[in-house]
Amino acid sequence: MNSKDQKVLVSSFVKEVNEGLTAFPKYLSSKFFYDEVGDELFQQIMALPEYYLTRAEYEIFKTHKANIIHHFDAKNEGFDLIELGAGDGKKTKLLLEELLQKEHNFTYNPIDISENAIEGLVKDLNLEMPNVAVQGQIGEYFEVLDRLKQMSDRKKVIMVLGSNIGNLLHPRAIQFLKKLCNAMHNDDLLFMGFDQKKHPQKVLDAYNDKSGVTAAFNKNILARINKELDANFNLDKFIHWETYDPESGTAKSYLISKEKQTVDINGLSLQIYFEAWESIHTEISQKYDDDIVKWLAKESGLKIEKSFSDKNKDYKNYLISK
Ligand code: AVI
Repeated sequence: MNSKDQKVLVSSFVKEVNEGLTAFPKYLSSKFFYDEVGDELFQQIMALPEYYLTRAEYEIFKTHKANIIHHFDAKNEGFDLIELGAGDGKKTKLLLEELLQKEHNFTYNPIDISENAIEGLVKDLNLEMPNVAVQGQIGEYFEVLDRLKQMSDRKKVIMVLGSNIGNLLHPRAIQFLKKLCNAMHNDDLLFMGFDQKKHPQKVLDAYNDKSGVTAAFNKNILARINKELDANFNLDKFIHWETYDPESGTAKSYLISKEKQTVDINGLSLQIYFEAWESIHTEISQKYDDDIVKWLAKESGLKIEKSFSDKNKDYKNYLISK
């Protein structure tokens, strides 16, 4: 990450922690989960028996990879594959292998907010798939979208996997999709993962696993504030709490203060008061069905071309055009 990007991320952390913890009700953005510890915990989440999302998307890629990449480059004229929120790229590698095997002319451009994740992924790909032209970038989604416009004139396929869009409420998701639409030329495609509505218990379990990894992931945001802003949150005085509203399809994560307490955030010269059982809202993980995805696309000037599902119909990847 260049030092300007680093500064932007650091200053948005300072500003947003300040705003969120002095607001009522309190909130923190889930984008701040992903420091080195958070990245590692998220890797563990993706391997949890309860967290079906990653396996479902992997299954879709394994089963439909030939068809998917055929749509990416139907005219065989070459294209740039851009992945927003790439993480460790494990699922993407299935598509990259298929693209190499079928001798498509493409570049791979993973973009992630985590410097750690991008550096690891690029290094890893250079070793594992030296024939893939990779160029990693670090940044937040919205900010990075502007850079997309300045890329080559070749066809672009923009991927947002892992149901990452689900961390945005519908109005912000539409804002995001509109920006994507704006950055796209007529032939460009979006390929996006949307976790589907299902038995509410299955959703709740995915975000409240028995082994407590998701709880540690959620609480890590407090540990991060302790480390980076010289604060004294006692993580044992908070519990992780998950809710799911089957009507709206919104899963919400909270941290709840078990007692009345005061926390000092020295780096912000701030004292935060908590009532007993007061909450900090930390994340939303939206669940969808075809109608909701169609509506989001329409509101954003986009249209769904095709979708791919796993056997259980837990999860879908949609091919979307302008
Ligand atoms: C990255 N994002 C889509 C994950 C999700 O499912 O909302 C993050 C996550 N939070 C708790 N578990 C996983």
